[in-house]
Amino acid sequence: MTSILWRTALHLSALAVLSTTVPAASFAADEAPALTTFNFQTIASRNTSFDRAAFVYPAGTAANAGKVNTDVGDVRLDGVVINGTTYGQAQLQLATAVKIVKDDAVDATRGGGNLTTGYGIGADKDNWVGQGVGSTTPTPANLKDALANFNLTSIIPVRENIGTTVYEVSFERPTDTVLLWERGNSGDVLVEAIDARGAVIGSTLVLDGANDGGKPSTYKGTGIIVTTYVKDDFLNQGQELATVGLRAGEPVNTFRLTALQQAEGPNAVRYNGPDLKVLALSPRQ
Ligand SMILES: [Ca+2]
Ligand SMILES: [Ca+2]
Ligand SMILES: [Ca+2]
Repeated sequence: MTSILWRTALHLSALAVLSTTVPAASFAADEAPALTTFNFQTIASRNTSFDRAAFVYPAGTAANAGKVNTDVGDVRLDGVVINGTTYGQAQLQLATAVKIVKDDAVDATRGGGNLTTGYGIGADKDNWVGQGVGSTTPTPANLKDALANFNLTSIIPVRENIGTTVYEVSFERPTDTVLLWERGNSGDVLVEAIDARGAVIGSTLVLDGANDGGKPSTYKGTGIIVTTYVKDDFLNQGQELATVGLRAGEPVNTFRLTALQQAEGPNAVRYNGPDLKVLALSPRQ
């Protein structure tokens, strides 16, 4: 309760400052105030009775080849802990819509651009929790379905072809807090909070600590390993999920996620494909 009151006071004072300086709607993306980033803990569970014996690491996966991959199947998000407060599924919001703003890369081998949808290897056979579909040419509905479940293996992986990838994730009720899980702590992403008028009211570049000029990762590891199946020749045998939470100065329904990828070279901007699960907190009571 103390922290909510404190944040409310901060929120009001921040608004007071805003109102005496510039109209809130006038921010350009690169002028908007930073979203506040914070770490949180993930509470997750797996189906201990799911038979993983048939899922072995393929040849070429170094020391693991031929061994059973015990990380396959579903990983169900049961809650998060933020500053000592636990938020169960009922206090979390799933995405209700995803809009593709831009995806101009070309993947000549696998089809589509940079956006994909995927789920844990074997997750479609594990009844612990549902998941979206796997696709290299996902529709907005496919992207929404990837996020609109509590399966932390059901994600939107972004490939690393040259181009710009922008999508917007919307929630039914306004929220000031969005939660990201990234597979591998590998992939930067620009996160922008978008208000009802379409204005950017907060913006933060989340970093993975690689090719970031010595800046540290914004993410924090969870110890949870997830696999990904997109299609039969496009799988990931397992990487640790990393997390970061972002808080806006006021509640919004929509967060815009951007990944840039320029050709390699001096000073090239390369976010290296953030592979994300995106949820939000429910509105404050
Ligand atoms: Ca499942
Ligand atoms: Ca990644
Ligand atoms: Ca980076």
